[in-house]
Amino acid sequence: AALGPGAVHVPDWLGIAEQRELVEACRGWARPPAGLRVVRTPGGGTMTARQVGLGWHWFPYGYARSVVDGDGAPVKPMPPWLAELGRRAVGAARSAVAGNGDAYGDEHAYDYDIALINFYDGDARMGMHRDSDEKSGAPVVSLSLGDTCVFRFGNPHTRTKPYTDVELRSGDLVVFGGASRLAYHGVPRVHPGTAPRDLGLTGRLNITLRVSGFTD
Ligand code: MD5
Ligand code: FE
Repeated sequence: AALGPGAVHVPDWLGIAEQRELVEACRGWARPPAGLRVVRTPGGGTMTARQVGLGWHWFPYGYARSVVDGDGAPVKPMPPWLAELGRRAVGAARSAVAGNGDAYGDEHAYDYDIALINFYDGDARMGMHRDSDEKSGAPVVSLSLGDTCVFRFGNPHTRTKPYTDVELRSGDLVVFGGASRLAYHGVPRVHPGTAPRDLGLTGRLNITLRVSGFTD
């Protein structure tokens, strides 16, 4: 279903087997060096979701090839199979919404070279923000695993209303492109204990796939 212009939600896009494989892969990526870390914001706070990057490391506010604000290790590579999953996701979102064909361009052209993986425990949240540190306007692909969350999809102009709250469940896909690429968004809450029993995950994982637009 369309969440907004260029934003498409495809519930239950990933089957349980694919979800399990992604969770297992995330466990590996979370391990040091360049593993899961606490993000420190310039104001002296810390983000409650913990994060690991593949391909590029995000820090407030930019990207680097090593963990400049952590253990200093080189970032783990972006696996080609994950970049391919990103292209498939854009195709699936296009097919899910009739008349949405032009919002995304040709996914075959998108070289997904960043994965940012956020881990949320039951108390974690993400405040309203925009993702504007990438140079490319390619759609962002979001995959949710584990606990259900409330995702707040806003507008490109202000952190405040109007926004739409939608529940994202394990296996759900959202693609943010076109006019939604720079919309404010956040995760005001996670519903603990709502992950599929057979996934073997406590908490919520979100994988976003992005095109950096960087030449290096
Ligand atoms: C999450 N992650 O659920 C979200 C999913 C982040 C982040 O927000 O920055 O790591 S990505 C949602 C997203 C990306 C790009 C644009 C828009 C939403 N949008 O226009 O709403 O952990
Ligand atoms: Fe974001």
